[in-house]
Amino acid sequence: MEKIQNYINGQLIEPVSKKYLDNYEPATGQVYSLVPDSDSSDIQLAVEAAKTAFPLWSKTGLEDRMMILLKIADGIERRLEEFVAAESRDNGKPLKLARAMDIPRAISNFRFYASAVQHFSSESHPMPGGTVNYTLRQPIGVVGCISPWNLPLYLFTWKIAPALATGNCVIAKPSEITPYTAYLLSTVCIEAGLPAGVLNIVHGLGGKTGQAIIEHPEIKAISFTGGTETGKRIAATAAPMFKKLSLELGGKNATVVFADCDFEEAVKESVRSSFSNQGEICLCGSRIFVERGIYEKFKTAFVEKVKALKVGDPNEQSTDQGAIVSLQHKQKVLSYIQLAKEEGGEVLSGGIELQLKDRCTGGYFIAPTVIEGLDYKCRTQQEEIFGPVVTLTPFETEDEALTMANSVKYGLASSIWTNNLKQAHRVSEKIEAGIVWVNCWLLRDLRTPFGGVKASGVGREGGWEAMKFFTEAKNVCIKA
Ligand code: TXE
Repeated sequence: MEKIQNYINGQLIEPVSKKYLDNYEPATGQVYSLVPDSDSSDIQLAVEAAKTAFPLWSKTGLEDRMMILLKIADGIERRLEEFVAAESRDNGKPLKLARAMDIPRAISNFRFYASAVQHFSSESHPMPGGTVNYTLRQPIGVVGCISPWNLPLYLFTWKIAPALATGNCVIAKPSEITPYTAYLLSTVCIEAGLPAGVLNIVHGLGGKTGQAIIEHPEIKAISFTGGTETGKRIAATAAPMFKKLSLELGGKNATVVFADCDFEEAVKESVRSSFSNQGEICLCGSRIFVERGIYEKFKTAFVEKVKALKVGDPNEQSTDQGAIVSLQHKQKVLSYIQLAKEEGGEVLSGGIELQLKDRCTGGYFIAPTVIEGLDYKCRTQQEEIFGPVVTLTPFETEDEALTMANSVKYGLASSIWTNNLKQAHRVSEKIEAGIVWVNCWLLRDLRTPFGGVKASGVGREGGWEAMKFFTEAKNVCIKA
């Protein structure tokens, strides 16, 4: 069985303990490779390598850093199909989605930050009398990047690229559930000539390897994406150590559909925003609120489209929805469908586990599920499910829509469908979310800030925000 290796000090190596974990393919339920079960001794090796590499890397010219990041991007692109197959096999997502979204976006992350860092500037404030204050932005040193399983390489590189571009050395941990593309990235970094120790990828469990990163006193900043409960734990450990923290956590995003919207577009995009990547994107809309006047029409059209989605082998071109990422996560999603029924919800579509044939007999599949008739305050409408489950709820007024949309503890993203410009501005202002899409979903310019409010996290990623996060601002005041 193939053994994934850690990437420490420029080398692919075994974990110190020589212990490994099983890596499952969710579409088949079979183990297909082994992941290092790393611990604090592997993190220690990685930190030592990163500390040694830092003085040179942080002083490497911007153009040289840019060239290496571009080489990494080119290296992924050259091996595109290998990455696409690995991302789909690890996560269960359709191959065509990994090809259209995940891997191209990982390439863009490196290209974007290779370029962005050339244009990153800082402020200067002249005082009367000729004294000048200027802001010196310096890399932090050794930083930690921890990413989840839903968009494995996409989110991993979204953190690593700005950290490296700004001159930091990185200790990165992908999710233990989806480690393979991070492993492939290690091999690309070696091919691209990234100096040893600049990036170290250490695999393993969250509570062990991840926790060792959080606790390490010489890792000065943590960029994390994952569940809200994990985020709380990380903050509890890292905050008293005064580490810089960026936490991108869960969501329970609202889609608000007003009667005057472009109906066909709203239905089509709401299906996409609910079920893309099996509903396992933190930006997926999982609560759809529809203005009463078009509720029945919307419901009929929406359910018809959802029933037409094909759940199947991720490798097949015709598959719209692949496998749920793990057995444990499948049980969690199914338990919420059961809860929805107990809370009085009516299942309009799906609501069941699917048994596929042949290669996928042992895989984890759930039919795309639409539920109506639930009070907006019930658990199904309040808690993050993070799977192919969406609720439909009618509303009478804009105020009522906002009350329901804002009733959850989360505040990551939202979509609003309306042709009324004033309403679009008003609702965008009042909705409690870090991202508001009006008449679209998942469109994003990489220069914009990304992140949530409330229990969806603290800090912002993207564009300048990420480069500010990965640098310390020092004010230098020179008296004339
Ligand atoms: O994520 P975890 P899990 C939500 C979703 C899901 C729930 C739990 O609702 O059902 O979170 O998922 C690492 N110190 N999201 O348990 O545990 C872990 O190894 C340091 C939303 O799979 O948060 C992995 O690399 N690291 C989310 C990463 O954290 C730790 C995407 C995320 O795993 C750690 C994923 C610790 N103590 C799940 N414990 C989104 N918003 O995109 C775990 N990890």
